[in-house]
Amino acid sequence: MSSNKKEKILVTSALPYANGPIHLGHLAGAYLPADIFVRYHRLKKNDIIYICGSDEHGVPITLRAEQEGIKPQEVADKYHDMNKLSFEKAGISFDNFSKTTLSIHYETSTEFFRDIYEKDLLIKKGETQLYCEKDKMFLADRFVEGVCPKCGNLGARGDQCEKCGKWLDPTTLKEPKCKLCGSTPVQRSTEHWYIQLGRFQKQLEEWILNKKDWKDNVLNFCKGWFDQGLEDRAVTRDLDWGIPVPLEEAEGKVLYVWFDAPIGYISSTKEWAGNIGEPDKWKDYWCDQETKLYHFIGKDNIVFHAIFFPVILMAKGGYILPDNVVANEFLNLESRKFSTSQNFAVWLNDYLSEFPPDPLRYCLASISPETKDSDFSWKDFQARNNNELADVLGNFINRTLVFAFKNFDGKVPEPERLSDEDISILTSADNLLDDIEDNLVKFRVRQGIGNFMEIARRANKYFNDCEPWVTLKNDRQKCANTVYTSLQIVKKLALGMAPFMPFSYEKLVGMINLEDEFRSNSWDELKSEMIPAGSELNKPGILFSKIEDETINKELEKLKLASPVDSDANESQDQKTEKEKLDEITIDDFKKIDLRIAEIKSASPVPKTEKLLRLEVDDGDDIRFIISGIADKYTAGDLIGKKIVVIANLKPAKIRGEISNGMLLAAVTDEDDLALVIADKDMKPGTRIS
Ligand code: B3M
Ligand code: ZN
Repeated sequence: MSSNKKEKILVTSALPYANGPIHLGHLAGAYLPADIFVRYHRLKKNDIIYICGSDEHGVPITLRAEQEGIKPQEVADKYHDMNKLSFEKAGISFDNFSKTTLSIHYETSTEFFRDIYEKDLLIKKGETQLYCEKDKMFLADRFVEGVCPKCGNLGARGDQCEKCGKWLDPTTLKEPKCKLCGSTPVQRSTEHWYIQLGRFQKQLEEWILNKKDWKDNVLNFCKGWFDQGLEDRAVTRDLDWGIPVPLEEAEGKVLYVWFDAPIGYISSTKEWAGNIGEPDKWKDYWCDQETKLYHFIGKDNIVFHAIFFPVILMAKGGYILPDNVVANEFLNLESRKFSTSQNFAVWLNDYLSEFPPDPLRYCLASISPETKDSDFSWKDFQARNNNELADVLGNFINRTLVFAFKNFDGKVPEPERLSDEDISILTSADNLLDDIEDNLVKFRVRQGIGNFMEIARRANKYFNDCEPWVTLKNDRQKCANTVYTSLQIVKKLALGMAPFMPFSYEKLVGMINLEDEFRSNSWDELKSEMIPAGSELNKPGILFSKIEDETINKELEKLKLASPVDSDANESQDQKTEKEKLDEITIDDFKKIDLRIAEIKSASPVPKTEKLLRLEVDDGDDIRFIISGIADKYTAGDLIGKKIVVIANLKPAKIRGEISNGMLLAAVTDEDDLALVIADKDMKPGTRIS
């Protein structure tokens, strides 16, 4: 696996919007895989820098400012600081974490716009845009929501449909509504500058078609866009938060956030170069064809990194294009989508206040959503921590070190004529280290971490099979050989652990007293050099502690998922026909119930049940799943698109193993006839019933 040529690599992770904390879904998609990749290349002694920063412009920031009643810059500062700290604590080892409100970024973005404008690659067009007469503003991007013209998704935002991924122009939305006041906007004319993506389509296609190693998800997305033909895209907006368009006639307009944000990768690199006292060094990366540029992103950002930003770079000229756009799929949480508005998320800063970072890194790497969406669950996290990190990896390391301390004075024993078993376990560890390399360079973190744990599994078995506690008494040299071999494996485990679990790696390297060696030597050297006999070890400590059920239950409680009532016994618990007189309630009692309109987006039968359907409904804020016993009355075809009434704040319940998050209202007769409650006029999902 060793090649001597040092590679020059520039890695970026999507600049997170500074409009809220990072959650585990973000971490698993764009940051952790990149960090693992970068840490591996650092050990290979390649020339690599890892660049990121906060995206502080765009409607997400203004909307949050509106909600919190503070200025956009205050929002940006607050979440920038918060996220920067969380990343640090999680071991995400950026070489620079910048922000897009710095002057260096304003200058860089402005220069890009001017140059491209001067090359006549931007055209001015007068067009109508959506305008809210109540709020007296143009409704750019996420200021407007409506029905996606492509897939019919109801909550599509003005810039992009989250469901089908279509990159939208707000004017193409059906039934648009102002995000601030809910009113229907009018069309009003304005002028904007457009980049003619179509002029670059051929060049893009030729470039992308050569990318044999790109993931299918990215290639397929791109092909889809090419088939449709690339259209002109506005790179300016009528907003008062953003980088002013550097043209006199564009007074009051700002750059489109997706124009300036990716340029943020460049300005962050410039900031890094300035910080290390070599202000021109950024060019060594961005302007040298030898550099390999990798963008790690979530799948919703593909078009911007594989098409829009490359076009900006091509238009500007003199810059490299990405070698790969590593787009990950989404992570779900307890089988549901992360939802910021419903606070259904595990926020990274909250996690880090309760648990150490490495078990999370281990778990997220093991379920990395590389080729399809995957699911984080607290129970799975606990199981991986307890059964794999503590019982396999931690156990092998601990028993080896403790044994060496007890029986060999805390020193590496002298080996003599290693047995076939000894040699074969060493070889197998080396082969697995090679597999880790092979997987990591191909961005397969999930397989890489599997290879790593396999080393520990085999090592544990080897230790058991050798029974050093027996040979200690009857064949001291054999015992010494086993301990010698096990200690070499511990070193190999430290090496394999380094990219994935940097904090435990540091501790472990301390225990085997190899800090200096690990600091200066490369992966290849560390892999092949044995710890010499006679080397002193340091006192072993515990690397991974078990996590109790109680702790996990607390986390589930936070998500309102703790011990949900399991209604296995009664399939139709949500349609009970209780006609006996109920106690009187006050209006305040009634107000506690969040009744609202929701639209059914899909319906599928719950396996092994007769009556249950799993309904996916849009409640105005988010998509939620409701399990309902109506399969004998309605088919999916009857239901999709229906606007029903749901109780949105009902404690989630478990029905036949499925979490039902809410309940729909229906009239049910004693004869088991059933009718769904619907409003007598078409109402927007999320409309409260009072
Ligand atoms: N801030 C979008 C996002 O967080 C955006 C990424 C910018 S990368 C240049 O989904
Ligand atoms: Zn409005």
